[in-house]
Amino acid sequence: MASPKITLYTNPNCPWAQRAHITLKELNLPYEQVFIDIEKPREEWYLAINPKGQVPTLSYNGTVITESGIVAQFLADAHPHPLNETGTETQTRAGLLPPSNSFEGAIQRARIAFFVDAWVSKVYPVLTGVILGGESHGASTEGLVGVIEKEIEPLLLVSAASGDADSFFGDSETLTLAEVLTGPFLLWIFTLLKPEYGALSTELISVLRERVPRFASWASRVVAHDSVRHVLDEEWVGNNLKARWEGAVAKKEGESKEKEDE
Ligand SMILES: N[C@@H](CCC(=O)N[C@@H](CS)C(=O)NCC(=O)O)C(=O)O
Repeated sequence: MASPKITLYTNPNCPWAQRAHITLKELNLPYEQVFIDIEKPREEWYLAINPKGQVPTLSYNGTVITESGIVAQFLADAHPHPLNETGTETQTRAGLLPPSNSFEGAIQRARIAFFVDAWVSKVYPVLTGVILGGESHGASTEGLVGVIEKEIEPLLLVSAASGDADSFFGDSETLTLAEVLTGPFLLWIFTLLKPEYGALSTELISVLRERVPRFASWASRVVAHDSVRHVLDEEWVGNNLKARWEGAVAKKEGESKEKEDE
């Protein structure tokens, strides 16, 4: 198959856009990038391509696809793992999913969709709440570990089926869409708990290992994977999110002092 012509309209520090960058790297697809400044009003030519004005937007041989989850799913479906002669998945070359018209592919899609939905609807709001709400280390550790324990750890049971400590979601030998779609936010967690940023407790990692060992081990593998790690500008993420968290902490302290003075 000739290489498709791919253009990604992106802002490389946007976690949603990073989902597309991770996908393209893992599938080894060459692409052009067009930087979109999201701090400024979007220009007419971009709104003509994506009326919402958001990033990422993918142009694939001229067909435009928006919304990061849909972009990643489309690329994974267009470039699946090949099947071998017995009709089962071979993981000999990069791919994020088995073909969708195989039972294996269909069931993996369903499980991944459930997993990613749990991450985005349950864990992501807690994570952004910690940063934008200026949560204390004690509260954020409890909040994050609690939601991961309830919503995510049980779903990683499937990954542990073969007892292979190196596997990705659903016992995959290689990265799957589950890692692509959660990876940018795992990078946030592993960056923010570093002492130089300090928006999360440095103790978080040991609490995760103790209370959610499958998640702790899986997440460490995901953030260390080349295709995921390459999107991280650690200083940018660390300093930017730290500044937001510190701003929220200062606001909260100001509010409680005002109450005391009343
Ligand atoms: N649901 C969208 C969210 C994308 C998104 O929120 N992108 C942000 C940057 S991180 C953006 O484009 N913000 C500019 C705006 O909304 O005007 C997706 O998954 O693609």
